[in-house]
Amino acid sequence: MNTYNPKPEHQFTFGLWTVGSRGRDPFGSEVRESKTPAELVYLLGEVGAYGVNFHDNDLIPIDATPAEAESIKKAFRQALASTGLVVPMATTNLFSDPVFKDGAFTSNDPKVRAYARQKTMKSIDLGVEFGAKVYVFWGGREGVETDSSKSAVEAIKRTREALNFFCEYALDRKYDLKFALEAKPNEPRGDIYNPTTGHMLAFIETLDHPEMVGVNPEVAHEHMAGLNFMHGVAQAWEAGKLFHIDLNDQYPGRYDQDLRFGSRDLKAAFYLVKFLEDVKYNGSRHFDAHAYRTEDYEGVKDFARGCMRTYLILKEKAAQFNADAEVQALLAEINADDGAMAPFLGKYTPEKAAALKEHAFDRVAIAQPGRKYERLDQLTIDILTGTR
Ligand code: GLT
Ligand code: MN
Ligand code: MN
Repeated sequence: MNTYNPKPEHQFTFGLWTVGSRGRDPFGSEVRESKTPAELVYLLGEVGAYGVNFHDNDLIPIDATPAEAESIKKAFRQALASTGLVVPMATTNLFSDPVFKDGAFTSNDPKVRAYARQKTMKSIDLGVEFGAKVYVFWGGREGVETDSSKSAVEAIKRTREALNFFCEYALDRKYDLKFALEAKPNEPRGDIYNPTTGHMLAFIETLDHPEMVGVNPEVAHEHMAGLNFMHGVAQAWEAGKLFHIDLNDQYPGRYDQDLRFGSRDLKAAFYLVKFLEDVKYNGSRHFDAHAYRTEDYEGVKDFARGCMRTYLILKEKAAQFNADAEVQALLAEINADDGAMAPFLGKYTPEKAAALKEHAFDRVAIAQPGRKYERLDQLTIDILTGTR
C-alpha cells in the first residue's frame, strides 16, 4: 500500500516565502506570527520536504547589518545541517521595496536599474553560498499600469541587457548556475512584460548565452492567462528549457491565488504530473503556494503535506493509467499506423512532394470513424476518482 510519504528522491521543495507566508492580502493584515528562516526549515523538515528556496530578503532583511546577516545565516545553516534540507534554488526580491515601484531592470530610472543589478549580483552570491544550482528571475514589477509611461520595446531591451550581464557575471565567477525565467501576465503590475512561458522561450533565444537560461513555469500564472499549463511545460521540455517548475493551483480569471497543488483543477494537475513523470523530469518539484489565510501553523503543515501527497497520489494514478490494458488498447487503436502514408510523410523531397500531389485521398471515408476520445476521457475520470 502506497503511504504517499515524501522522500528526498521526489525533490519536493518549498520557498521560505511559501510556508512563511503570514496571510497578508490587499484587504487584511497578517494572521500568523512571524517565523525565522531557521524555524521554517525545521517546519519543512518535519513535513518531509527535500529542499528550501529563498529570495535574498526572505533570509536576510533588506536593512540588516552585516553582523545580523551573519547570525541569521549561521542559524539557517545549522537548521539545514540538522534537518538535511538542501537549497536547490534561489532568487532576488525585486518587487517588495518601494524603490522597485516602477520595476527593476525595466525601470525608467537608471539608478533603479543599476541598483537592481547590484542587488541581484549579491543575491546570486548568497544563493551560490548555500548551494543553489538554479537561479530564478520573476519580474513581478517589470510592467506598467499605463503604456504611456514606458516603451514596451525598450523594456525588452533592458531586460535582455540585464540577463546578459548576469550570465557574464556567473561565467566570470565560475558559478555552476543556470537561470530560470518565470512569466506572469499581471499582478502586481497591471501588465507584466514577457507575460507567458511562451514569450519567455522566444526571448531566451535572443540572449548572448541562451544555453544558460531556461524557464520556471508556474501553474497559476499560465492559468491566469487562460492557458493549458501542461502544454507550456511540454514545449519548454521539448526545447530543453525546463530548468525548474512552480507547482500550485489557480481558478482562471481571478486574482493570484497560489492554492495548494491540485486543489482546484485535479485533472490538469494529473496530466501535468503524468507528463513530468513520463519524461522523467529530474529537477525540483517546487511548491510555490501558500496556506489559506484561515490557517494557523498546523494548517500550514497540512497545506505543505497536502501539496506533496497530491503529487504522489497523481503519480500513482499516472502509473495506473500507463498500466491499464483498456486505456493502452484504446491508445494503440487511436495511434494505429499501417505505414501506407510513410512515403508521403517525414522530411521534404521534391519527389515526395510530387507523389503526394498526385495521390488520391478518399476524404469522406477518412473522416468517418469516431476517435473514441469520450471513452478514453471517461476511463481517465474513472482512474482519477478511484472508481477503476
Ligand atoms: C512571488 C511570486 C512567485 C515567484 C517568486 C519568485 S516570488 O511569491 O508570486 O510566483 O515564483 O520570485
Ligand atoms: Mn512562482
Ligand atoms: Mn504565483
